[in-house]
Amino acid sequence: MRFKMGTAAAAAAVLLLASACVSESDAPDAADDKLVGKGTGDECVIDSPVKVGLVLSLTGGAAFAGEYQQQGLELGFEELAAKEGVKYEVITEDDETTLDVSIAATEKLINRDKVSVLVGPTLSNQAFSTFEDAQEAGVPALGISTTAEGITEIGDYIFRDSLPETEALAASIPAAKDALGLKSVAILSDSADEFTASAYTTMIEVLKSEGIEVVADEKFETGDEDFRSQLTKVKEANPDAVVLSALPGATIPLVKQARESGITAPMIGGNAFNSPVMIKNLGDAAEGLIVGGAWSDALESQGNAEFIAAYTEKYDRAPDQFAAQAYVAAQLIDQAVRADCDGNREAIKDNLGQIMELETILGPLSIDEEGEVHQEPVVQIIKDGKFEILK
Ligand code: 1QQ
Repeated sequence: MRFKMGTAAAAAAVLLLASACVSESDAPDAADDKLVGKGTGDECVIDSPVKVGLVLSLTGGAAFAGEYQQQGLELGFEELAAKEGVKYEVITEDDETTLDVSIAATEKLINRDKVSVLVGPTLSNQAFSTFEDAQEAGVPALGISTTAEGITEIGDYIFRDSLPETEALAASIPAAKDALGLKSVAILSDSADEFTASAYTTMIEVLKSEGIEVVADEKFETGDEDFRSQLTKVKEANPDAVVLSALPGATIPLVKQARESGITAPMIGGNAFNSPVMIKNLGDAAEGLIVGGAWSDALESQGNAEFIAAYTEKYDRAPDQFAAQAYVAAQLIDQAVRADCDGNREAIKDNLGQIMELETILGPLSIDEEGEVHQEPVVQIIKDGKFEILK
């Protein structure tokens, strides 16, 4: 359940603000008349640029996703700039994949830059704190890769276009079971990260409901480099497949060491596997890996071919899922702003929760009033160094 402020609570909050002598510009959501325009939808014209704050991991452990996200957002907002009526001012902060920097960047965007909406951070690990701050300040925040359970429950200002890991695993594990005839698995999971720990819980639930036996269940922590003792136990258990919940920093040495130690079982990965970085770093060791996610270059969704072409032309590399979800964030924000032709925080918050079956490159996508995304998951397998849809 999300907390919705009742009239009495709202009135009390107004009084509290007044008594604390907060000037209008310092108030959590000082509405700006210049952000209210005329017309709606494609006809909407707003005089002032709408400020969008991005908090992305452009360096550090999650830069593998953050760099693609920055480019996806850049392309998305560039295309919007060619449209008449609404201009966006995008302010980007690198959170360096650390919690402290992520919190400071979010606070700067909220209080100093006074952005109308936040996009990011890249990791759920950071979002559980920064989204609390956004919620408290009354600033809508849109997660583009924050897939852990509980993200949108933080509050009514929190949204995501990142397919939750509960949905991705509920698609990938049964698909892997069908494709591989799975009866048993070993789980290897990073217990020190919010996303990987949350995904672990989901894995246990889905494996149970699929009647797949867990014959080994080994843990490690972000930053670990040697996984040989866990892998020895996995090898002894001789599972039909290995289910892995880890970010690339651990996954790359872990999968390499697994293959070196003679574990040939296929692997099923979490959201971090939706990255060409895995294929690049793992080479043959990535072959056969199965992962559920939000996007594929093979999706025949509206605009996908054009997106892939424009991205590849501009950045000289193919986009990935993280770029695709980031690109869609620009479209969602534009949709939310134009709905009431209002670029203020409150209007964006109201309208982000009303996205119904919007045609996007991720397929038809909805965001409900709880802030949760609804779209079809895609299950892919790495074959011959490329992702392809698992049939
Ligand atoms: C999360 C994730 C990561 C894999 C994003 C890069 O899904 O932190 O929620």
